[in-house]
Formats: sequence, structure tokens, C-alpha cells
Amino acid sequence: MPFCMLAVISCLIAWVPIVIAHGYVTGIVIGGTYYSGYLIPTFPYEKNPPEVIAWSTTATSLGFVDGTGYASPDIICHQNAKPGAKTADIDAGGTVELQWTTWPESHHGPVVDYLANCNGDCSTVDKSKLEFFKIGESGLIDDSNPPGKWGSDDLIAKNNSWSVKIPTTIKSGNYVLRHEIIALHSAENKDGAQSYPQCINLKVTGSGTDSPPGTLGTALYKDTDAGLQINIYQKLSGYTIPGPPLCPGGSGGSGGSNDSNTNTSSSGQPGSTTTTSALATTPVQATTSTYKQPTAPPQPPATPTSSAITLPSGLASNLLDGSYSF
Ligand SMILES: *[C@@H]1O[C@H](CO)[C@@H](O)[C@H](O)[C@H]1NC(C)=O
Ligand SMILES: *[C@@H]1O[C@H](CO)[C@@H](O)[C@H](O)[C@H]1NC(C)=O
Ligand SMILES: *[C@@H]1O[C@H](CO)[C@@H](O)[C@H](O)[C@H]1NC(C)=O
Ligand SMILES: [Cu+2]
Repeated sequence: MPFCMLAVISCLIAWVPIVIAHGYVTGIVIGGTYYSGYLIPTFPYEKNPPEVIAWSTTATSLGFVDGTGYASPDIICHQNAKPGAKTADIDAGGTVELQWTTWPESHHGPVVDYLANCNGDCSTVDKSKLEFFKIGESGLIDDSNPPGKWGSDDLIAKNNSWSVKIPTTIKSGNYVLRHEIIALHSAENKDGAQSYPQCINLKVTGSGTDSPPGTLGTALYKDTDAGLQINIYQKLSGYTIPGPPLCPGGSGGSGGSNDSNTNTSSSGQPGSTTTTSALATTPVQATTSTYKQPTAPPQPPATPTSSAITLPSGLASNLLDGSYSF
């Protein structure tokens, strides 16, 4: 390997501690109740980590699942994910707000949400049997200035949070919500798209009867999908959001829900415009969330991540992100 290449690589390695801020869901707000996420900085290191509604994962580097993992169980709910022990109640038609750590602006891409019926207790479900149907999606919102404005940018603008509406028509039952950001900053390379799936357990109550057909997690994506192998640094004539089509009653467009929750100019909390808004703005500590929020992981300045993607070769940016790969 020529010396100049070695120099580039060591420089990239030096950047890693600064760039290492992909992200995970720290908390979830449903009907004014706050639930702790699976707190990556602490829970994996505890002998008896708190029981939460979020699925556990060993993705302690805040990494991703790339295109080589689309057929692996890791794509379902992240690396070595195991079901959360708890479940949050929600009415059909209700909104789930997922709060992320600061998402890196350079990691543009769609935000998608799926449900899968556990047909029983989600805390003991076999994830390889879960069949997911899509209930929300937001892809390319504005491409007038590539790489454009994406669902991920909308998420950042909403205080790094995302609201997804549970379809009113869905039948009652226990479901896994699979919420995912797909970062496309390296997706011009085969297998370069990065999935950041996050799962939580929900018990949905309503009078609906819908039971939409689903897709196994390991069959959601192919690395040749138009929305997964794509160069976002050029003007696009359109964008096909990955995964199966939105189910009837699902929510397209930005914000993941078809209601006033998408307006964040007043509170920055998309989930707060319901009748429970008084509670939502002052999150109630549920029994599952009596743990202190960890101090946020160090956030990178905007420039290092963008300088990473302006490196001349796709190889270089791959190496950078490959450092967190499992
Ligand atoms: C979204 O909400 C508006 C206003 O309530 C309604 O007219 C429209 O049909 C809804 N669209 C979808 C896709 O549900
Ligand atoms: C959002 O809310 C602000 C202030 O509450 C209001 O002025 C604005 O018109 C709203 N925008 C939309 C799109 O509803
Ligand atoms: C932004 O989100 C954090 C949780 O991630 C929350 O604690 C904070 O109150 C939110 N800020 C606003 C202005 O809503
Ligand atoms: Cu990254």
C-alpha cells in the first residue's frame, strides 16, 4: 500500500473519536408518559440493566447495519438485539415520539417505521418470525440543493425526535415498533447504506380490525434496492423509499404522521399537540424510566463529518464508517 494511502487512513483513524456520534433512541414519549430507551452508554455494562420497553443491543459503538447485513438477524432490531422486558400501552391512532441523540447532519436519509404483531408476549418473541408492515415513511423532501433535505433532516429540525402515528384501524394486540434511520452518505457504494434500527414494545388498544400482511425483517431490503444504492450528491429525479409499501392507514410525508404533530415551531416537541400536551411537555417519569439520562455522548462539530464525506474517494469514506462496523 503506498505511503500516501497509509497517511490518509491514519488520519481517518485519528478522526474516529470525534465523528463517533451516530445515535440511538434515548427516550420515548407516549400519551405524556416518558419511557427510557435502552441506554447504550450504561445498560450494556450493567449486570442487571433496568427493564425497559426498548430492545437491547450490543451496538455499543453506536454503529449501524450495512448492506451486508440485510439478511442477518441484526437488521431486525440492531446488533444482537433482544426484546425489551416491558411494554408501553397506546391507543390505536396514538402517537409515539422517539427521542434520538444528536443526529449527524451529514448522515442524510429516510426515516421509516414498521409494526409487527407479536401474536403474544413481545418480551419473549422470536424476532426472526416477526413480520413487519410499514406505518410511516419520509424520504427525500427537497432535492433543490443536493444532497438535499431528507427525513433525517426533518428529525434533526424536530429536536432530534420523530413522531409516528399508530394507525387507527389496526387491531388490538402486542406489537414491536421498528423505527429506523437509513443514512445514505456512503450509499453510492454497494452495501454502503447504513441502517440504524431501534425497536420498542407496544400494546395497542382499539376497535380496529386491520392486520396488514408483513415482511420478515431479514427480507425488508436488498442491497440493490434503488433507495439503498444511490448517490445523493447528485440531483435525483426521485427517490424510492426502501422497504415494502406503506400499509393502508400509514403516514407518508415528513414527520411520520398526518396530523398537527409535525409542527414544532412552538415547543419543538412534535408529540405535544394532543390533549395530553400538558403532560407531554413535562415528561412523567414512568416506572420504567426512573433512571437518570446519561450525559449525552460527545457531539461532533458539523464540519468533521462533512469533511469526511468530501474526501476524494468512496473508499476513504467507507473506511471511516467501517471503523464502527461490527
Ligand atoms: C391527512 O389529514 C387531512 C386532514 O385531517 C385529511 O384530509 C387527509 O385525508 C389525511 N391524509 C391521509 C393520507 O390520511
Ligand atoms: C406552526 O405553528 C406556528 C406557531 O404555533 C404557526 O405560526 C404556523 O403557522 C404553524 N405552521 C403550520 C404549518 O401549521
Ligand atoms: C429536546 O429533546 C430532549 C430529549 O432528547 C428533551 O429533553 C428536551 O426537552 C427537548 N427540547 C425541547 C425544546 O423540546
Ligand atoms: Cu457515520
